[in-house]
Amino acid sequence: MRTTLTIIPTFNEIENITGVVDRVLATGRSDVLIVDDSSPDGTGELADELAARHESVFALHRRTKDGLGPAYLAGFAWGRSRGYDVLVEMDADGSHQPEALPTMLDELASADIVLGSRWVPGGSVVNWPLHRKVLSRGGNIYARLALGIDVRDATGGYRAYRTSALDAIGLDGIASQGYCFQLDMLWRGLERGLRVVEVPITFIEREHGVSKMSGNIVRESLVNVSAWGLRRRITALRELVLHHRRLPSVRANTRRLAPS
Ligand SMILES: Nc1nc2c(ncn2[C@@H]2O[C@H](COP(=O)(O)OP(=O)(O)OP(=O)(O)O)[C@@H](O)[C@H]2O)c(=O)[nH]1
Ligand SMILES: [Mg+2]
Repeated sequence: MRTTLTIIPTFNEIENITGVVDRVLATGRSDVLIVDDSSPDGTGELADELAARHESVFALHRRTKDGLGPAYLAGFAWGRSRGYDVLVEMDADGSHQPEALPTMLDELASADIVLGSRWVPGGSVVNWPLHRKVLSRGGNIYARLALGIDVRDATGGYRAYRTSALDAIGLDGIASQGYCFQLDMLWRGLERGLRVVEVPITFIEREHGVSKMSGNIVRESLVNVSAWGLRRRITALRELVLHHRRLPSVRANTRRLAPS
């Protein structure tokens, strides 16, 4: 019986993808779908070879590289149409340790979304330069204040979703492309009352290949989070003035796993 699918988006990850796929398979807990956007370095062909070699590995090829968000949405659609109960997001660059997957999946028994979290006690980041740490921590603090959420790592890309959570979130209106996609998904999930758990993870900077992080990706997050935060405050004010009622808090359903 297939229940869990780990979706790994790739763009030019030829040096990384085999090791990560092998490590996911070694957990014995998940199938793998590689979503490649026509990488010029041959990652797509390698994904096909891995799919031919392992019956629980699959490859999905897209014509254009249009960001992490659309790649994941294509992967989610693929997984849902094949009846998987749980869909996992994982980077191909070795930053997300597949060995953490069993703990994350176990936590999903009492949650709708499990976040691999770098910024809770027990979580850590290895080999990141100071400016990346500042950017990630600063972005997370801003998101927390703007959206009124109680999540320490809302931008991370190592996550497990119940398929039912994706149904509740409703993926049709999601247009975010970069790591703002992760914020977008979480924010919608919290607004819909889904239960979110943060599990500490060790995030290790990639050793091979280049990061796709860019100024545009950071800008997209800043603009969207500010707009969502403003919209929430306006809605809250309107409810208070017109109906003398407070909006339900989006903080209530969040918890953090204690470090082991
Ligand atoms: N299919 C697809 N994958 C992408 C795209 N952009 C990034 N990826 C993949 O998404 C994952 C995360 O991308 P990274 O370049 O590591 O970016 P990041 O993790 O946000 O940034 P760093 O922290 O600098 O590594 C990797 O597996 C990339 O290959 C894209 O447009 N399409
Ligand atoms: Mg990365």
